[in-house]
Amino acid sequence: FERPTEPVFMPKGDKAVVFDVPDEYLVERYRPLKNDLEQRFGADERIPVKTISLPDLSLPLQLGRREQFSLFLPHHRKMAARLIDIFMGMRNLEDFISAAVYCRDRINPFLYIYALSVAILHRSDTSELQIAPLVETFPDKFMDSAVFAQVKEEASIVTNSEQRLKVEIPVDYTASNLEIEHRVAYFREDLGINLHHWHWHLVYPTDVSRSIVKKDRRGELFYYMHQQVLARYNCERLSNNLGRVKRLNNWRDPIEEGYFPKLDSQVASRVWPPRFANSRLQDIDREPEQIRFDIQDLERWRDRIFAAIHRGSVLNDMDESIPLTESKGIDILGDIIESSTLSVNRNLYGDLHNLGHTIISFIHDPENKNLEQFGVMGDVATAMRDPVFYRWHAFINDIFLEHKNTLPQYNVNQLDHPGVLVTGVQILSADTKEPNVLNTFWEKSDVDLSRGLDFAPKGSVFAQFTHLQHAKFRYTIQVENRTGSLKMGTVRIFMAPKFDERGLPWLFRDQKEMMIELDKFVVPIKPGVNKLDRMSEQSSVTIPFERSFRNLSQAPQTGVALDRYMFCGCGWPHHMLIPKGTADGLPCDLFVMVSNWAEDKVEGRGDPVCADAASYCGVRDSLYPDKRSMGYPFDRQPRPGVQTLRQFLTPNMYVQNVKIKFTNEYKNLTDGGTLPHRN
Ligand code: CUO
Repeated sequence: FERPTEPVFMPKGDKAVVFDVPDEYLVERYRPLKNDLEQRFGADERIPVKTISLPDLSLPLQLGRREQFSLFLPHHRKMAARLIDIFMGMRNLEDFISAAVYCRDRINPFLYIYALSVAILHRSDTSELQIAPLVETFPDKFMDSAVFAQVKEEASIVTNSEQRLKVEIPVDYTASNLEIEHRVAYFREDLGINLHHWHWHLVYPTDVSRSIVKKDRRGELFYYMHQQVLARYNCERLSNNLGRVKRLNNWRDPIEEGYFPKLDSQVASRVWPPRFANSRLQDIDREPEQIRFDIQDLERWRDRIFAAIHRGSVLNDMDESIPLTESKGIDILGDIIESSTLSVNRNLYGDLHNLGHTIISFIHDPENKNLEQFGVMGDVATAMRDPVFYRWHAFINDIFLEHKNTLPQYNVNQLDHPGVLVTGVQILSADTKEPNVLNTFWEKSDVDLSRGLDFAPKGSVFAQFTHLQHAKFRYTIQVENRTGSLKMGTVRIFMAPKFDERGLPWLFRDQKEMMIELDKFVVPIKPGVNKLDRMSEQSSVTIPFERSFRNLSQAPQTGVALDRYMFCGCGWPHHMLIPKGTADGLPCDLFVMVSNWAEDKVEGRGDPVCADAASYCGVRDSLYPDKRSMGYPFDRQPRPGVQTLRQFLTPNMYVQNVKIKFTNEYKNLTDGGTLPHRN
């Protein structure tokens, strides 16, 4: 994972480790130099590499070593699938290491790191291995290209890494405030958010072998995770005096939003192309990616999917009708729309969402006339930087909503937990006396770039970036159990702004789409009055900062904790749990529900590992831990007579008025501040 374009014989890491490779593992160019190389590149440790019968790499080798790689391109997906099959097929760890070493100097580094990561995540003998966060391997996908020259200068001149200065990544580097979309750039360009997105797609690949793709409710999770991203983005937009994002649903109109990423690919030695404001989509016909399709193809697939939703069933590739049921329909549609190999009929319903990314990403050079690579929308690690990502996903989400709107509404019995009442909810934030106020501010954090700086002097060198942060807080939830016996409940916490972009109160049907999940957990509820305390850091949607930006040496050193630490890179970054809010305090509805666990629980889950960001990421090697439809109770239209959130409430629900107050200051609270004890 370190220094991805450097050959295997160059030492990696602080302790110089090299692989002792058989002669035929060196690329031809370096074979005659072997003795010289061994003398020049000394090592503290040599790892012997077993000779295996070499795999057939002809397909993955079709991608040039210095080209870009995109999961949205079918041809690239095929190459990745082949390489993952090679890695997964190695009979033991020794063979796997050997195959990985052999491939490293030959395969395109993006493709290689992707395939290697998927294999490590899914092989049983590597489940305890660390996957380096992508920001360390390919930092150039995440930050202003201007920092790299400075970082290399610092690393070359100051040999003692402890004396090296941090290089600051400017806050406003992609646009000025004349571009109104830039107001939410701190969200779109957040390192943790982009890492989360890359990791999500790593855990849920679309096109490798069925055994890897087939995970519990993956299609539904594709819908839900991206729906929540949109809801969160819209909360940020309202915090910044912008309206909700508009669907990209007319593909013949110019796209208003432009985006100039200021990213350079160090591997490809190319800049990422920008998109000018008011560009128009065009039919795609590009030879290098072996791809040809028209806007009309997308339109046909869209129309067929809508027709299927209105009919209530889809046709599989044997022309059999499969109903879109209340519980399974959304999962089937997720795989069709994304699409993944689990799509019941890719001929008929196509590859809508993926090729939408593709057509947008080639808007500047649809026929490869100018030999340009794809823009940021073509890569899962960079796509969320671009305003058009949210417009595209708003369109995709709208298709899912069309289906959700056909489902029966939840009746009171499906919402209530008889005898269990939520009678009070309070939030207390660190360093604030006033209850029910959430505080946000800026924070600066560091990321070590040394693992991603090929052919530069070794040793840590840090870049410092600015991100949103919130003071940590505690929920106190008062629950009354009048049943006389112990009950189990699932506590579901959501939040949404109280008013829309015009300052008017919402109708339920619109506010439900703004509800962001903050936490979900199971608790026993004793007869009588219970006071439940829950800390913000315990959230089931987020992972802590160190896990997004792991530093191996900081990993906890105990068995289970270490395990959990290792493979759990998927999860919303904790520093982005709470939207920015406003200086005056953005009024929000904090919604708390205690549903009946007897109807939520999932049997046969075994001993789940890596479950602490389960809401958006699922659980490794296990079932999704909540039987309800994802987004419950906000995934459906309300029952008749319900117009507002307050009318929607059953006795086991509670809504508290809260405010998100933003202070335009830097604070350095790695732990989010101190919280007083509850009286
Ligand atoms: Cu995550 Cu469009 O699916 O990027």
